[in-house]
Amino acid sequence: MIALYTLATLLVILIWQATILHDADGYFSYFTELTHIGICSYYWASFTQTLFYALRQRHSIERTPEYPLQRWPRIFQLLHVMLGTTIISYPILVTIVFWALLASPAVFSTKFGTWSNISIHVLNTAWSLFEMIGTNSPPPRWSMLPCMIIILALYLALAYVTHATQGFYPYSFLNPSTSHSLLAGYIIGIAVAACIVFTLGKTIIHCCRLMGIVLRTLKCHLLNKRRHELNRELIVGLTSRLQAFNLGGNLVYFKSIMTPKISLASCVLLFSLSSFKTFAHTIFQELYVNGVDQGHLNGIRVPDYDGPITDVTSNDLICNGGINPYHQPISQTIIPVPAGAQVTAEWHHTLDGYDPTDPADPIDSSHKGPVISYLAAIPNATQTDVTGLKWFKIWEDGYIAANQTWGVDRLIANKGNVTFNIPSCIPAGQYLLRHEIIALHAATTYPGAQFYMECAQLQITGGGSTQPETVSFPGAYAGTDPGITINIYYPPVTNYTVPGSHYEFF
Ligand SMILES: [Cu+2]
Repeated sequence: MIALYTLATLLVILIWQATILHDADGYFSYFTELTHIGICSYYWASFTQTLFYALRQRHSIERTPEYPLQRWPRIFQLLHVMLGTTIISYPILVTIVFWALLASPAVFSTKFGTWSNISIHVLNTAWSLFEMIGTNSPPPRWSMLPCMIIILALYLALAYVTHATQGFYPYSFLNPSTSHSLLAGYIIGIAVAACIVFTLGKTIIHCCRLMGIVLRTLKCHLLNKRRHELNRELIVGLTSRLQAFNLGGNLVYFKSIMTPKISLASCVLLFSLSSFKTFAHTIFQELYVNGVDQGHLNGIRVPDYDGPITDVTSNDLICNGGINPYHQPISQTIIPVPAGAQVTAEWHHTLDGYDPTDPADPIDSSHKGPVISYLAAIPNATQTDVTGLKWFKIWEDGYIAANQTWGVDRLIANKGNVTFNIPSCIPAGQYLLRHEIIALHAATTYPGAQFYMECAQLQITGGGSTQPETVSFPGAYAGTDPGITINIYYPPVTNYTVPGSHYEFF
């Protein structure tokens, strides 16, 4: 768009001067027009580069193909960088000098004059600012500053050549006979202004990039932290709808620039939307033995906060309670359970229990994943220290490929209730029942999977003498386990391996 507009302006002014004013030669003597040609060619170059880039991206499997420029000789690359630097410094300089030294009421005396002056003496600064703020061009190096001054000096020489060959000064203040001692002041002043504009431009680009990095980091942070709160389809829908505004040729260029900003905008939007609802986590908080309710929060070490553990190497993975401190006082109840009994574990969104008005109770339906139960013998089921215990899996509900449902889907269908059996052959004694949900909605990378678990304090009676194989917590899980780092959205899951040991009882 900018490329088209600047080219049109350039041609119209040139043709106007040639046909109406019969002064086409003079066109190339004005610094304004020269910088205008610079802007025009720079944006055309960028447009072509981007077009090639986009075409290559479409036709190749590489995600970041080359710009044609990257294969050109170094001298062209250097020239492109120099041109880019003039784009961010000269137009602003031109605008300042023009309006400060040269502009007269005559500027707006004709329609043509008004339009051409706005096009080349105001909009040029806008294009320049766009190059600084709207694109991801790197900031110019300091070594470019002398080049900029040299080019200005060359232009000064050209101005006097113009005087010698065409008999006029492009800018009246360059005439030594009228400006006298002020001339040196003007020239030095312009050089200083050039340095300031260059430094400002460099600073602006630096700040923009820094801000971009900060925003991107923030976005990643938000995405990781709140991914389960964000409705993925909403992101995709919003992004594509916003991108639909980016129609048309030159906007191929814009698209690559704007897409990160658009997704950022939708993230911010979604984040503000999602902050209206509370976290959609969950807590195992009540146990039934052979259908008999053992009481709310009774005999279970429950935290007040319903958030997950995500570090598989943390001791918090054993029975929670570290980063999510236990609700006080911790229950001292030890629940008697006959070996072989059927038990039901009940989960709810918060410690308040069942809430039919809460769509995220017992757990938000996005939190797909397996539900698992482990037992570990322990000298005293109420003892504080839970490290070093030997755990064995007694039950699991992973993924059923036939109807694409997860253990969590069945847990939700059963209003937070999960029923399984205590093995009948294990030795009598005190045990901890570690009952767990692994939510995989954000598990594409580790850490990402969310581990929700609480431990119930049991006195198992009866039983036998079977000593099952055991695992340790932490230790049973690794971030590389296929059941822990997994994309559950695409490709569709066909076969899911529940992490941890095999279980021998079912
Ligand atoms: Cu959650």
